Amino acid sequence: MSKRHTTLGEFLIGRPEEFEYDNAELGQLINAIRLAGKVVSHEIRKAGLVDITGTIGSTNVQGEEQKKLDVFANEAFINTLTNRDIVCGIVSEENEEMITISGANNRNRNKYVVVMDPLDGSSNIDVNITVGTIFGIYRRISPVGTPVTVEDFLQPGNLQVAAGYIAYGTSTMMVYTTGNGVHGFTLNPAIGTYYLSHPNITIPDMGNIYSVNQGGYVHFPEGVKKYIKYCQAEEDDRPYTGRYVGSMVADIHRTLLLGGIYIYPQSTGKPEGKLRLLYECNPFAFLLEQAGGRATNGAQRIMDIKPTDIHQRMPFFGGCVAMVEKAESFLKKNS
Ligand code: P6P
Repeated sequence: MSKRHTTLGEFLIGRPEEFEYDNAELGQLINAIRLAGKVVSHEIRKAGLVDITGTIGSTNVQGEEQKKLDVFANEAFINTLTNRDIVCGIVSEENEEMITISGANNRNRNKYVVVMDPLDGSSNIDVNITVGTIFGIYRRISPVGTPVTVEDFLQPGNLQVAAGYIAYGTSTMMVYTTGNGVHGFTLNPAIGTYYLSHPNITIPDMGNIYSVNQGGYVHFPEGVKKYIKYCQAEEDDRPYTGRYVGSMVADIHRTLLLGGIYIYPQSTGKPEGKLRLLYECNPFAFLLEQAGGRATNGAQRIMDIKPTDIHQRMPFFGGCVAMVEKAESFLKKNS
């Protein structure tokens, strides 16, 4: 008789201590994300068979061409979170303004807000490369019973009550933390159940993979250029291996499991970098730190940064502590 794996539902119920604030609501919220993830996963698995790949001729707030699955995923998560009546507001990469959810009887009684990138890495959809959903969850700071405010979303990442991602890759995996370790669940699409496949994910102390888009090399700060040359040098434990998918969910998932460093630095064309602080940098910073890693903007801990705008961008250095600190030392020496 093969060992029966724990399901996500059982895992959530079985760990009331994780949800210091309110097990029922936060557990329901993670369950709602789980459900929406299944819906999006099913649609993605059809891409190419049905006419849902390609663009719809519109662009999102980032000025990026919107793909049909971008819009589908955004609507799936917004509708699921709204119908479950758990959150009072959402910030999505696909929406310029925050989304206000007034809840049952327009009473604004819900306690949480969600920040999300509903389908990160979507430029990879048409070439069948892993894409993913990224989310972060905060307790609102505005009074319960009043409409959500933008300040509810401009909280530093160290106030996240939960964060995670869903990777739509060779399998669909949901990886999340509530501040009590990082846990990975793999979806069995035949029965629509997520099973605990990666309990207590811990990043290796050291890795040999560096992940950066070297196409931007000439535009990088001197310290980043020097660190890349350090990774390529034939000495000590190097050269490292270069891996870059161009889908942050895939690159960070690999980094969590195998170790390494993922870098999206500032550059002459992107002085704040490209990645968004609220719904890319902070959720991954929470996960990396919970797994024993480190995430900074090259100088400051990502989760200590107070956001000033819901679509603010931020340079990102994340991975094994030793590798991130090494990169930071090159930045400091060459600043
Ligand atoms: P570039 C996807 O658009 C994304 O936000 C991340 O998922 C990914 O790591 C990065 O941008 C890729 O950006 O400039 O290397 O193509």
